[in-house]
Amino acid sequence: MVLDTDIGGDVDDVIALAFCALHPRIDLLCVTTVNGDCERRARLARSLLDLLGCGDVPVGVGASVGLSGRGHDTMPAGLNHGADLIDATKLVPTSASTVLSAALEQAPGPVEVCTIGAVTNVAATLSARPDLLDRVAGLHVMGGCLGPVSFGDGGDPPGDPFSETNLGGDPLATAILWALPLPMRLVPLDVTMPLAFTNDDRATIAGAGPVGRVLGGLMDEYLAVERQAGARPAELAAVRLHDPLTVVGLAVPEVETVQLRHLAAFGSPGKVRTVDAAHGTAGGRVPRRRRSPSAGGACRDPGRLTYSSVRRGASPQSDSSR
Ligand SMILES: [Ca+2]
Repeated sequence: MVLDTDIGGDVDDVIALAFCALHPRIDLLCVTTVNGDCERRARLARSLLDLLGCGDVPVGVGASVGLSGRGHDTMPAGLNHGADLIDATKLVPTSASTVLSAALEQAPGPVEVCTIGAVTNVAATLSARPDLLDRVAGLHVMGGCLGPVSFGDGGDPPGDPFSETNLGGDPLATAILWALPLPMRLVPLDVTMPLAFTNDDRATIAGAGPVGRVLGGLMDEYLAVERQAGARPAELAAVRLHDPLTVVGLAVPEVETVQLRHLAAFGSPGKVRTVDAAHGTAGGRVPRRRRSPSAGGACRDPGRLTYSSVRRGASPQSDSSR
């Protein structure tokens, strides 16, 4: 698989990267970065991969802005997380499209492409190189929101309960990705939001040797900034597992995949809203008009799109600790 990430913001990218690097059923071919200061993000990825024994996995520096030239929704919190690791890393910058193209060309078989940030790099590379499409086994996208977001504990996040940063950060790239003739597994925000590490989970990781100490330190750093920022009540600050759930689904069959009949992404100048076009959203806020792909929206064919869910009856905490 290949992993495209906005690592350096939310610490869940770090956890997802570590899972991909360490899981015996995953062969990580390259990592590319997206959104804002991508070289800094790439240096953090490089440093962590070296720490995880993946010094031979190449890292590419990707798009700092969306395909329209508009900046991605910023993920500034924690871009300084891991500053010691970042400062200690030497990285020869190589473009994300070069690294991603080479990984697809050289792999012995079709490759799973996983995005856990804005989808700019993957959309740009695959639309520019249609000859690479048959090298892609499938797309795995952390993004979108099919229903109102819930923390799963009675608390609701502030703002639009349907908004989601990864797809909304680059509506044009989202529309291009949606139009590609590839299977896609979507891992939407409303599925991932209830999943968080418990204090015990984090303590277990932090106690797992030198790598665990680094991961534990990054999680502590992230939580300290979250609580200090006061963007939400302190008790709701948590290491939520949006990105890890996306990559876990590649390796762990216990993460169910549920078939959707349709899904559409509707773009507007800064926003993308994902809806189940056949059934509407849980909140009933289905846009009245379907946009054409060129206008920033696209609808995928039935039967090709799936999204991840967690098993009914399993508590978020027990799922997250597996
Ligand atoms: Ca991310």
